[in-house]
Amino acid sequence: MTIEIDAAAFKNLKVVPHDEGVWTVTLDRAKKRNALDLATIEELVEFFNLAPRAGVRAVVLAGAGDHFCAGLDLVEHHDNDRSPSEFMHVCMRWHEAFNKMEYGGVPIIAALHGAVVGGGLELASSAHIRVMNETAYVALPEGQRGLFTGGGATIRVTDLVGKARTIDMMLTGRVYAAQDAVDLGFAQYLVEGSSFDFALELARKAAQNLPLSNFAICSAVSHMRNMSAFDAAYSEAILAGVVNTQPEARARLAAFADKTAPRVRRDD
Ligand code: 1HE
Repeated sequence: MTIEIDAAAFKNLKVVPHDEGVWTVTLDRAKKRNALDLATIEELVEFFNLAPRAGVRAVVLAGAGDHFCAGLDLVEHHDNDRSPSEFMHVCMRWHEAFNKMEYGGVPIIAALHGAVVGGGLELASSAHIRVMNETAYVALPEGQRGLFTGGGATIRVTDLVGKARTIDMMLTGRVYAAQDAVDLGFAQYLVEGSSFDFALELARKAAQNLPLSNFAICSAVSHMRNMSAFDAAYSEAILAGVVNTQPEARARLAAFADKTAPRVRRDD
């Protein structure tokens, strides 16, 4: 049975299929600075649940308007006056979405601009590649709002920039502008102009890889971070056994052997 994604079914996300299996997913509540309400989280769960089985080969994740994402919908949170267990379950849905992204095996390139803050930074951290333009900035303002991160910052932001920087950001609300953010490791690319266009280029490039290679890259590296080095090496060997003998790779290997495949060269 073929799984299909019904782009029209999404309301808070603008979901658009492009050619060659590349999709763009844009947070589409610019008036609310793309704040993550429960409905948006459910749509992220839905899309990234289907994507690995629907032939999606790469995704650009972006935000409409002047900001990528303002994090948790603070007004919804305020209005709902949630109990501890209710909010725990909210966070579990965030983790459901973000884990599907990080571990789903489909390359996700986040195109960042403007505010990438709180839960917005947690969302961006769940992507595999982050591209910023000069307007982007990151922060974890939860502490100032009387809150704590609940969407994985303790894990993923710490993974990107280390424990000391994460705690400093949480305690002081420190804001890092794009250049510093890239220098520190929040994002891999800083571009002039449109981070979306550049992210789309990267997505198209990644989509040229065999899906099984991308599945390994976009799930195994994360899984192996959770293992001992001993077990990770074992798992890597098994996975490479599967990926590196896939029939679809034979033509690529043959092209290398008969010298028709491009060589790896410096860009300059
Ligand atoms: C929002 C939100 C939001 C804007 N929830 N509605 N995140 C934060 O603490 C960031 C909070 N937001 C901001 O600091 C600013 O809004 C921005 C820097 C992102 C953008 O500033 P600006 O001047 O362009 O917009 P604005 O005038 O502040 O907001 C425009 C509208 O968006 C306004 O709604 P309106 O109906 O009055 O027009 C705002 O209320 C709305 N808006 N941000 C709800 N976050 C799982 S735990 C995760 C924990 C967290 O993520 S804590 C959140 C951290």
